[in-house]
Amino acid sequence: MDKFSFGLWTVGWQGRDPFGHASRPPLDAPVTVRKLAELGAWGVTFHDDDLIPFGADAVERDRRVAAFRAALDETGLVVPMVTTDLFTHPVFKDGGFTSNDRTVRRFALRKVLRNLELAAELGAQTIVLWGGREGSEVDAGKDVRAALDRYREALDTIAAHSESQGYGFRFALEPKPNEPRGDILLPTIGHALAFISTLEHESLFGVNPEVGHEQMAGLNFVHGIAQALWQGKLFHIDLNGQKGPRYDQDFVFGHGDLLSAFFLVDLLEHGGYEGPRHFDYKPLRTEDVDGVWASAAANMRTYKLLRERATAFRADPEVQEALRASGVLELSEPTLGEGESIVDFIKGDDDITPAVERGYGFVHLGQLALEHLLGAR
Ligand code: 3MF
Ligand code: MG
Ligand code: MG
Ligand code: MG
Repeated sequence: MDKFSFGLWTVGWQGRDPFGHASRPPLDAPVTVRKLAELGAWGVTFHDDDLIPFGADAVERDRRVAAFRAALDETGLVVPMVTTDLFTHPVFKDGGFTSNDRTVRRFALRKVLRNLELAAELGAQTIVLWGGREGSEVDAGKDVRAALDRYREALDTIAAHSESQGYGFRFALEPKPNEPRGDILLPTIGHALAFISTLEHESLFGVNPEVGHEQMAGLNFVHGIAQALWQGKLFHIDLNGQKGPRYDQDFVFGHGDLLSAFFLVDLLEHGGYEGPRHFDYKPLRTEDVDGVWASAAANMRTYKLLRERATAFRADPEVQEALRASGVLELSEPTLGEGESIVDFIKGDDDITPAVERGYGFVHLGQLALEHLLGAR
């Protein structure tokens, strides 16, 4: 079965934005679970506050969790990932783990630690951490080096606690360059990977990149994902659509840079990623409730169509020949021969004339991909 998953906050988005009120009624978590299952999804994810309203008492909490669990049991939907909301409540206006206010930092850390228990109860394997408010607008207002110390302190603490409780979680940091803060810490996949290498429990940490977030920064998402895979750090992924460097659009997967979505699916399907295909999108504010479910289905349908096209692309003998002619397959060969002496190597001579004269045929390769994507082959 395809591991398609959705956050409660995605289909549940009511259309509230900085310029307008909600355009849709709230969705109940158990209703969402049943509807997602009906549409063919495999998993559902949530922030603590998506399921249990902030400040709810123990009775309310238990009631909500029980109703959610009943819907999961009934449908067979799983909870592969859980995350913590450290951005909605005004207490987090200057961040959670990296707020200048120590009271807030302690509150944020406790909120995440408590949420681990619920995540474990529901059988989650991955904890996503998106530092939406960890950042600043005024450079003088944030000592970034101290903030990174506090970020690391929080993550080291969370991982140590998870290990001591035997939860076995893996943690995935979600980079984003900006919005809601003017600048967010760990803005890109690259920043996150470099930061992870400084953590005490480095092996438990990876990334949860989101299509739109990297594209907001003008970056090539497919390259970012390839590097995360190469470093063994692609723990989870947020699929959606984005049209260039604007606000975080969270369109349906494929409803942005479609060619990039094609190469992304090609990479995920043929590059050894076995984790969830998680959609972090928002049904457009213009849609009614039926439109919400149509948009959820559209994400999965698009993914499957792209997978079909990518498989056909790979299987096409003309594509194989074009890949060979472009030298794509040749790149896997180490540059030096096994046991080759460097001293002798330095003395060698290269005839570079053929390399200067050759063409790489990348345009032909790109056109073949486009034609497969368009269903013209
Ligand atoms: C914001 C996001 C977040 C994260 C989520 C963690 C609200 O742009 O992408 O969604 O994905 O907090 O999973
Ligand atoms: Mg996002
Ligand atoms: Mg987004
Ligand atoms: Mg996301």
